[in-house]
Amino acid sequence: MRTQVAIVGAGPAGLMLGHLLQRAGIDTVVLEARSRPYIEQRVRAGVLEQGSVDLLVGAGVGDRLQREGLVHDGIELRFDRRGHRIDFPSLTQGRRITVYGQQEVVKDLVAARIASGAPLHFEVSDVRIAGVEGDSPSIRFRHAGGEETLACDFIAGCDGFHGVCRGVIPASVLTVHERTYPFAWLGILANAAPAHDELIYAHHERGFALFSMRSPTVTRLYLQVPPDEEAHAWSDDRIWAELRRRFQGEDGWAPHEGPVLEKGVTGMRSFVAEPMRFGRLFLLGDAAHIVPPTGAKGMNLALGDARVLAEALQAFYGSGDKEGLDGYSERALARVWRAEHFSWWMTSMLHRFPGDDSFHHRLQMSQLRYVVASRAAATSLAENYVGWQG
Ligand code: RFL
Ligand code: PHB
Repeated sequence: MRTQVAIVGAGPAGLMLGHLLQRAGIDTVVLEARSRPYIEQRVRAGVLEQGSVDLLVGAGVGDRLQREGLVHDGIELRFDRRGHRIDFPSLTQGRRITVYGQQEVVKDLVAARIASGAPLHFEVSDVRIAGVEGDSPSIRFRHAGGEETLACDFIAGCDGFHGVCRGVIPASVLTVHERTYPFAWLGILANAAPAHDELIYAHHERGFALFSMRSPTVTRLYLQVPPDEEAHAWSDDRIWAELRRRFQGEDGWAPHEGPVLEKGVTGMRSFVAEPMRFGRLFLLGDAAHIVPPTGAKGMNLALGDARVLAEALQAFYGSGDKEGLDGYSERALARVWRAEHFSWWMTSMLHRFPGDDSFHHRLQMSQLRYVVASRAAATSLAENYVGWQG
């Protein structure tokens, strides 16, 4: 088997890259460890920056997104029992965000790939990468009971944080920057109409809470919990009671309650591995960087890396121009670090840190009051949230 670009992983990064390259007439093969139903049902991110929406629409995979995505003009920050709205369009020259589940993006990209006839192999295992320092890299893997070898010009490592691609880069070449946070998020999906039409980020003495949604009938909610918390320690009643407490304010607002469809705990970390290229191997998305979900940036960074690498590969195959490939890591990392900072900042401002003292708490409250009172500070939040164009 031979292709031009071998893509490991069919998350947003791998599928988007595959789609952009296929449209440009560049051959790709996508290898995915999981099954199609698994990746299409995995509940994760939900917020698309304007730039991500433009990328998907521009690449011809935005029809359902435009029909079903929920366009939001702002978010609410809730603290001291009051809600404070940050309006995006008036602070960012008309930019907005769209709420559309990551698994819907994945479904749309998988459907487009299957319709194009381009190869996408599910349930591959034992992926082994070789030769990325030379001119002819290859991937060996197992699929449908057989051993396969895929020869290629380049390998795109889009296999997420726990994938194998990053591990191919020698420790002497790779620098890792990392923070783990002393808390996690318990996330639920509930069969209940959203009780508000925009996201609510709540700072509360009992911990952070987030109100989000997936559709006009499905609400998505998160609670800050201890880092090693088990989801089954939280009965539905306990979750709803805690959510009511953390959102409680003078306006009497509370999320609508309904049957819980899904429950899970996600750890919180910041992580960057650089450079994002080693020879003919390129890293994209969570394979190279993780942000805590508070800034809603992870899926957007994955799509952004795919756009940057697709442009570089098109220039290379079109005219032999290697500049884009040589500059890929630096270009991608500039956006990544802006998102890392924003996500860390939002996380630090909104969560309760174990052992934090009155000084820390006063600083948080002062920061929150400043962000909603100062147009300059609100603009900084808004332009990062909708996607800083740098
Ligand atoms: P993915 O989506 O993890 O895809 C990697 C794929 O690679 C496969 N794989 C392999 N395939 C072949 N061989 C191997 N050896 C393999 N090892 C792994 C995996 O099965 C998988 O299909 O990475 P990608 O494409 O980089 O996308 C990144 C995003 O998934 C991630 O950043 C976001 O979900 C993060 N995130 C959010 N991002 C946002 O932009 N906005 C949000 O609102 C947002 N909220 C969130 C989030 C992530 C969350 N969790 C659960 C981590 C909320 C949560 C709760
Ligand atoms: C979500 O809807 O899943 C979501 C929204 C905003 C975030 C994180 C997750 O910051």
